[in-house]
Amino acid sequence: MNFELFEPEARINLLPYDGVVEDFGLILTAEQSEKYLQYFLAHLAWQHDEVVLYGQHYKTARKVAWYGDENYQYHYSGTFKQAHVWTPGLFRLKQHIENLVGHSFNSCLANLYEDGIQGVGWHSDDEPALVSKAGLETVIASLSFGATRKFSFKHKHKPAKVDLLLHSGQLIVMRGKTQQYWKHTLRKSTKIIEPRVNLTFRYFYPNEQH
Ligand SMILES: O=C(O)CCC(=O)C(=O)O
Ligand SMILES: [Mn+2]
Repeated sequence: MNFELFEPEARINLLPYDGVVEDFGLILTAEQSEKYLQYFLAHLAWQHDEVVLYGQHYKTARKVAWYGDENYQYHYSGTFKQAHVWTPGLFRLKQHIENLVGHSFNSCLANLYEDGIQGVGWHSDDEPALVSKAGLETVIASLSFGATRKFSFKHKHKPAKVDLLLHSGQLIVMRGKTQQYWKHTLRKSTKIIEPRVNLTFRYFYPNEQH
């Protein structure tokens, strides 16, 4: 696949304070997004995520696949996860996003929601392996494919809330103090029957997990 990619539209900060969520708008055409969606559905190494709560193992409804520069190991939610090395399609998208965002990423957590019944609950992406001990900013770029879904932020200490719709081909970037002060969730909706794939490009610090 050789896609010609769009330049971003103006960036807007969607958060009122304590963090930055930039909306780059659509960075792919509808046709490009659909091709990528089909490629990811067919070719990424999807697996149900596993979490351990109070000693019990649970599998999540959504599927995930983790990619990176190397076969990183990640200790998370009581389990070990191993990254796959980039597929050519993912690597090309990573480079494009790095150019748009002006930040480099060494890994990507891909999420697959088969329909609107699957989502992800309120959380922050603030695990130690995502936070630089040297004080560098945590920057996460999130690119959506397939079904339009509602995504929300809520402040951890104040009543502020921000809702947005994420469309196929849309890029948002969470940066600054966003993970420290805000949680985010992908809302569930029984009305949505189409799949959605989301790619979250991250910078992973293999030696800062504990
Ligand atoms: O699917 C999404 O848009 C968000 C996924 C997410 O928050 C995550 O992978 O940490
Ligand atoms: Mn997240």
